[in-house]
Amino acid sequence: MNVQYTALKPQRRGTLDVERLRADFPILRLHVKGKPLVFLDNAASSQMPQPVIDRWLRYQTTQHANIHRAVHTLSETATAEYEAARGKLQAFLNAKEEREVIFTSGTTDAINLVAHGYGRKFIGAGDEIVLTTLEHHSNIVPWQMVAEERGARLRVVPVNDRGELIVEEYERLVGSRTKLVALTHVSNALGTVNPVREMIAMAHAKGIPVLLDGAQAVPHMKVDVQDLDCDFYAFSGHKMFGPTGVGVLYGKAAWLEKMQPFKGGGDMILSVTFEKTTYNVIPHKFEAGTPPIAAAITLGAAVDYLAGVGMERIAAYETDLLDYATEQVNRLPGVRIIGTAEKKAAVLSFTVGGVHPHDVGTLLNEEGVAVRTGHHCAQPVMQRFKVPATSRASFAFYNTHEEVDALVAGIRKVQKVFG
Ligand code: C6P
Repeated sequence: MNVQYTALKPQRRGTLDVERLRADFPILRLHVKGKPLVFLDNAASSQMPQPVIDRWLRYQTTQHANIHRAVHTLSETATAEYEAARGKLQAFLNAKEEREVIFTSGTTDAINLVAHGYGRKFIGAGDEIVLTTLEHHSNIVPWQMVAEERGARLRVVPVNDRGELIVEEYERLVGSRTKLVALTHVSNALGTVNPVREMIAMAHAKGIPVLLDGAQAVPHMKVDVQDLDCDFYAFSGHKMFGPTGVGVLYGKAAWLEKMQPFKGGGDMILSVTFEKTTYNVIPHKFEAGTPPIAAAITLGAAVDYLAGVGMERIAAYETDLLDYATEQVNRLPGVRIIGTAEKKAAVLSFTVGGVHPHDVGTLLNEEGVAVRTGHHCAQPVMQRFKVPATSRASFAFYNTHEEVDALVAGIRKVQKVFG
């Protein structure tokens, strides 16, 4: 395809050898509806590179056994590999200690762990939990459940017309009744990158812990939990080039020690009698039953892969790509971009005048372009912008400027069909 990068400053391109990296992702070679696949649904789930797929295969073919339970060689190998993956995640996040990394089944599971382990223990009648308009349902519903059960109240930080949190309102909402702030690092529906470092400092000044939903941040930027000073950080493996079925909850050891376990069962105990159970130490206290061993080890490989590419380089490349996409889509008459924050990551949500997003998605699919359409599990965001749904292109470092052009050409076709 012959493409002109009119919007790009040449020196900022070429931070990544994208063509070489794309070769690592077998699925990107697919054709859909007879056209080369243009996969722009990475916020929902991203693709796995061959070395990560190979890691799963190697585990399953040569290392698989249950962990923490036996002295035979395979079990010891699997245990060592699983715990090594925890160490990789610790380094990825720059967590102080390995025991601060808990493997969960995903972001939703991680947030529910905190809702149960912290919320049900420390939140009581009349207390408040501060959330934001930008939250995914998985960072709303668990808190609603806790609030209902405990007689607490949710307070919601509003956003401006660009989709940026109104920090002055946040400062006003965080008060003596607040027991937790739970907010997303990056909005899945709009792409807004929230000023989380400052917001955490404000909460801490009042002695309030902060949970960050990092599902849409970890694939796109360097996350350093010590630098952020967050108390909890939750994310999913399948959005960061790893497998489904695994995620991580980072928690400061001091909090994890005080929290009650989420699930009861094997491996989370030191001793059990019918009279009394003594819980295991962290992180095991929060990993009841057989964990997602293969998935966790494979996630460790995804972290290695990302480290090889370099998070700073990924962030720089994707900023460029998003700028280019924004500029190109902005040129289309009748197309409205929802979410125009100053700081955004990897997400372009839009509506095409007079066309239902579902039809936009269906027609784009005819062109081989995969986007997500709907409310993106963020209905309060849709309500704020007075749209029932949007079409959302979400990028990864393996997406190209040519693919953005294919998206734009696809939207033009949609407009022609409905014009
Ligand atoms: N967002 C999207 O298309 P799970 O399903 O547990 O892996 O992740 C839930 C979740 C939590 N927080 C944020 C910010 C998210 O974006 C997601 C998942 C996907 O936007 C699927 S709804």
